[in-house]
Amino acid sequence: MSKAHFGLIGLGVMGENLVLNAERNGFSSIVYNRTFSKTETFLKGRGFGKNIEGAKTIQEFVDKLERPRRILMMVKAGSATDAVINNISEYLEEGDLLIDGGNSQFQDTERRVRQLESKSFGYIGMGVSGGAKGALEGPSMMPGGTKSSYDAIENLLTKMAAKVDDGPCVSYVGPGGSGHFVKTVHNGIEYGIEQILAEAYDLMKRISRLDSNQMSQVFSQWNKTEELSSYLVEITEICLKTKDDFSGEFVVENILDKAGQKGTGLWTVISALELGVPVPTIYASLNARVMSSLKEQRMEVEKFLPFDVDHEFNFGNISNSMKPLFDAVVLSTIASYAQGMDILKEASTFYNYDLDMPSIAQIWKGGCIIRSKLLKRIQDAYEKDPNLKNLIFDSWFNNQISNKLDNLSYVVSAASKASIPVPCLSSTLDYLNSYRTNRLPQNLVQAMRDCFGSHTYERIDRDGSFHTEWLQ
Ligand code: NBP
Repeated sequence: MSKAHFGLIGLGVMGENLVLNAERNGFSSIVYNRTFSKTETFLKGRGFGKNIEGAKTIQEFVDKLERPRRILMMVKAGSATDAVINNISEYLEEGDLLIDGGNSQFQDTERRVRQLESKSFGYIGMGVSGGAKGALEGPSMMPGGTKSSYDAIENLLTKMAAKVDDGPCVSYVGPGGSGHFVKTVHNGIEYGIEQILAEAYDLMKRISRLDSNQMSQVFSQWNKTEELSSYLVEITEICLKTKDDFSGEFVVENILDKAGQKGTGLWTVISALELGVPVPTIYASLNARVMSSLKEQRMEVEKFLPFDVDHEFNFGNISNSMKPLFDAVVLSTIASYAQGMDILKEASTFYNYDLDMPSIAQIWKGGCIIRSKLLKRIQDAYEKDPNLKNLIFDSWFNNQISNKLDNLSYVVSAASKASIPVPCLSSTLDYLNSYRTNRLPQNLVQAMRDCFGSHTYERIDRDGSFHTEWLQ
C-alpha cells in the first residue's frame, strides 16, 4: 500500500468504528493501539479486507502516513491523551495535524493547542457524539482549533459526518478548546433530557400505573410529535419494551437504580456557574445521578420515613398521549436546551470563541445523542436573532411555554403530593417562574448581606450604592 491518507490511534469502541467510517469514505488508513494484540484482532476481524493497515510502533505508524499527516487520537481523556501526544511529538514534522476526538476537558485542549502549535504542528480538539453506531455510520463532530488546521481536514470530516436534509453535522466551531467546550455542553444537555425522560417514566409507572408496553407506546407517540421527536425518546421506547434474557421480564425493571457519570455533566455545571449562567434543569440532573448513587442510605431511610404514592392524579391516558405529562416534558426539554445554549453564548464572549449558534444547532441535528426536531426550531430562532438572550424570547418557544406551563405546574405539584422526586421537572418550573417575574426576593438577601457584611445594595428608586446601619 502507498502511504495512507489517515491515521488513527486508539482502537477502543469509538476508534474502531471511526476508522471503518473513514475507510468507507475513501481514506486509506493506518491504525495504532498501545496494546498491539487489539490491533491484530481488529485487522483479522472487522478491519479484514479493508484498506487499513496496522502499525506496531509509533515510528512505523508515522512512517506509513502521507504528509502532512492527519492523525485522529481516540483514547481515554486526560493523562492517556497527554501520553500519546508526548510519544508521537518527536516523530511529527511541520504541518502535521493531530486531532483529539476524545472527551477532553476544554482547558486541557487550550493548553495542548498552544503547546503543539508552538512547534508548528496543527492541533484540533474535536467533540464527537453518536456512540459506536454514530461513529460508524456518521457522527456529529465539533472541531475547534485554528481555522487553517480545520481547513486541512474539512473534506475528511465532511465525508465522515452524519448528514441531515440541509447538510453535514460538522463545521468549524472556533479557536482553542471551543470544540471540546461545545461537546461538554452537549453532554450537559444530554444529562438533562435523560433525567427528564426518567422522571416521566417514574410518574407513568408509579402514579398512572402504566405497564412497560403502555409506557413504551406513550414514548412512541411522543416521538412522532414536533416537540419531542428525538433520538433519546426513541431509545427510551426501546429500553422500556426490551425483555431480559435472564428472567424473561422487562430489562429496565431489573437494572439497579444508580446512574454513572464520566464528568462532562459536572464540567458543564462548573462552567455555567463560573460564567454566571443559571442552569437549574441541567444541575438537577447531575444531582439526581449523585443522589441515585446513595442507594444504601436511601434503602435505610425509606424504612423510617416511608411514603405512600397511592394518590389519584390525572396525567391523561394513552389516547391523549398523557397530555399533562407531555407538556411538562416538552417544557423541561426546552429548558435543557435553552440553558445549554446560554452557556455557549456566554462562553463565546468570555473565551472569544465567536461561536455561531445556528451552526452548532446544525451540528447537533443529526448523528449525536441529543439530536431532535426541536433543534431546527432552535436553529431558526438564532438565525432570526443572532443576539437572542434566551430561547424564551423567541415567539415559537414562548408560545410553547404559555400553552404548557399550567400542566407543568400541575404535574410538579401532583408529584410532590405523592412524594415522587422530579428534580428536573420542578427545577424547570422554578426556572420559568423565576424568569417571568420582575420581582424576586433577592432584595432581602441583599439586605442581609449589607446587614452582616456592609456589602451595600442598589435601590429601585434612585441610582448609586447604599448602606444602612441595620443594627444600631
Ligand atoms: P476508551 O475511553 O475506553 O479508551 C480506550 C483506548 O484508549 C484504547 O485504545 C486504550 O489502549 C487507549 N489508552 C488508554 Br485507556 N490509556 C492509554 C495510554 N496511556 N496510552 C495510549 N493509549 C491509551 O475508548 P472509547 O470508548 O472508544 O473512547 C475513546 C474516547 O472517545 C474517550 O475519550 C471517550 O471519552 C470518547 N468518547 C466516547 C464515546 C463512547 O460512546 N464510548 C462517545 C464519544 C466520545 P489499550 O487498548 O492499550 O488499553
